Amino acid sequence: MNKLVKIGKIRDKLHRRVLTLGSWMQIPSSSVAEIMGASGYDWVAIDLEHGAISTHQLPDLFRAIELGETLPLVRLAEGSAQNCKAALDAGAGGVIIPMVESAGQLELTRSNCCWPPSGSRGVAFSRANLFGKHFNAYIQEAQSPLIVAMIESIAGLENIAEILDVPGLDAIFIGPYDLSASMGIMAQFDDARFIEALAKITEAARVKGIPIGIHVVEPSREQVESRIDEGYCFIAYSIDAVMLRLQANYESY
Ligand code: 3PY
Ligand code: MG
Repeated sequence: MNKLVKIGKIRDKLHRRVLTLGSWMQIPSSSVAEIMGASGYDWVAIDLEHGAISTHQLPDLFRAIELGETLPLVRLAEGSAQNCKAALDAGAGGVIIPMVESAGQLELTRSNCCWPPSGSRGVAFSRANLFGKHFNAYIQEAQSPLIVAMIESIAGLENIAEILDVPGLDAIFIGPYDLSASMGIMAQFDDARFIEALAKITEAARVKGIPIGIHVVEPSREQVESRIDEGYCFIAYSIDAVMLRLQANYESY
C-alpha cells in the first residue's frame, strides 16, 4: 500500500473519530523497527526529540517499519525548516510537533513541512520520492503530510483555541509528562488540576472539530481503553524502550 493511501486511511479514521493506534521508538535499531512495524499499529513515530536517534538513521528505520505496512511518523526535535525537511525527505508520512504554544509557531512548522503552494518546504529529489523516480506521484503527499501538534505546556493550554484554528492541523496530541511538569505537578496524572487541564483541551478540540490524541507511556491496555472512552482517537501506546525495560526486568516475573 503506498504512503499516500496510508495517510488517507489515518485521516479518514481521525475524521470519523475512529481509533488510530500507534507506538513510539527511541531505540535506533532496524530490527526493533521491523518488530514495531509488524505489530499491528497504524503508525509508529520515531522520536527525534528524546532518545538517541539521528536523522541519518531514519531511512533504514522507515524501510523496516514499512515492511509491516505501517506508516512511519516522526516526533520532531522542534519545528525548524531543517528538521522538517530531514524527516519528510527521508520518507516520514507526517510529523508530531512537540511543545506547540501558539498558532504562529504551528503555522510556521506546518509550512516548513509542505511543498508549495501549500507551504514553503524546499523541493528536492530524496528518498521520499525515490530520488526523483516518483517525483510527480509524491507532489500530493508532499503538500499534505500528517500534521499533529503536541499540547504539553501551560502556554499551549492557554492558546489552545487559536492553535486549533490553524488550517491543515490533523490532530492535537497531549504530552502528559511535559504538560504536568509545566503545571508544577510532574507525572501526577491523578491530580485534579491535571484532569481539569485535559478536560479543557478535549472540550476545546471538540468545539473546533479537531481530533485529539495522547501518549499512554506505560504499556497499559486498561489506560488505552479508558482514553478511548474519553474520546481520544490518536493514541500512542508506550515506547519500544519502555516495553523492553519492563519485560526485561527478571524481578517482575
Ligand atoms: C510528554 O509526555 O511530555 C511527551 O512528550 C510524551 O511523548
Ligand atoms: Mg514532551
